Amino acid sequence: MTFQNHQISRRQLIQLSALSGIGLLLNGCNVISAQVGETFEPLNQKLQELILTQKPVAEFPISAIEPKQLIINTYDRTPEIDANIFRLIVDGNVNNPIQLSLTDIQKLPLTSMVIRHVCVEGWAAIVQWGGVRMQDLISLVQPKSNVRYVYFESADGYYESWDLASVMHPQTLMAYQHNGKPLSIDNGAPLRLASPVKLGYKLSKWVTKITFVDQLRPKQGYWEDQGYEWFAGL
Ligand SMILES: Nc1nc2c(c(=O)[nH]1)N[C@H]1C(S)=C(S)[C@@H](COP(=O)(O)O)O[C@H]1N2
Ligand SMILES: [Mo]
Repeated sequence: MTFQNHQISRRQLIQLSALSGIGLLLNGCNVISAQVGETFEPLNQKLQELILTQKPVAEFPISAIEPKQLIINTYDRTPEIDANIFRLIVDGNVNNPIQLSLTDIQKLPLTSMVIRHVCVEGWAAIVQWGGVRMQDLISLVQPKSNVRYVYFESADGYYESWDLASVMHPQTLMAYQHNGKPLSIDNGAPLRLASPVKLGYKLSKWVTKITFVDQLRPKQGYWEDQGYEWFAGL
């Protein structure tokens, strides 16, 4: 994993809020006391503690990537998404709900990792993913302290829910690159989840909406609602 300056700087936030037309910095004078280049407002204490307990999963060298092993696995069909009008909605029990264009997202720090993708159907592939850490999106929206779960909705009707700790993991990404290239549509472009801590069916492709909640809904996930295990950790 690339550890370089992964926290969002104040300058990046200002650029982002200007682009998105959102009042990120207007939350009161206590919010921005940092100097340019320093990190943003700390997360709530529960989330800060979570970060301290999380260890990265060991990664593979670039040479270990298995370019042909990642099988396209879509329950229905690949949706059509116009990348120019695409907006990722991040909402729920948060202080700063946001909508981000792909340009906004690509201004955030890029993290790259080489990990193993494991499908419950009995195949696996070593894959490189590049994208923005969920942790960084989380520091933009500032979840309230009652948040315990996160929902991901996809353009093909797929839906998933995760425990907050796995979402906060330093290698849980909203990915837009795959094996060094822009993510292909079949693999989930413009944005998909990638993480070494969850089975393949948790790793939603074509994510359009991320919602922070305090309770699981009756519908927990496309496969989970048909009997698959909910936590699906690796
Ligand atoms: N939106 C959406 N995401 C999805 C799926 C899907 O059908 N729809 N399939 C899941 C499963 S079971 C796996 S193994 C991976 C496969 O990712 P890939 O098609 O990029 O190999 O996507 C996951 N994410
Ligand atoms: Mo899968």
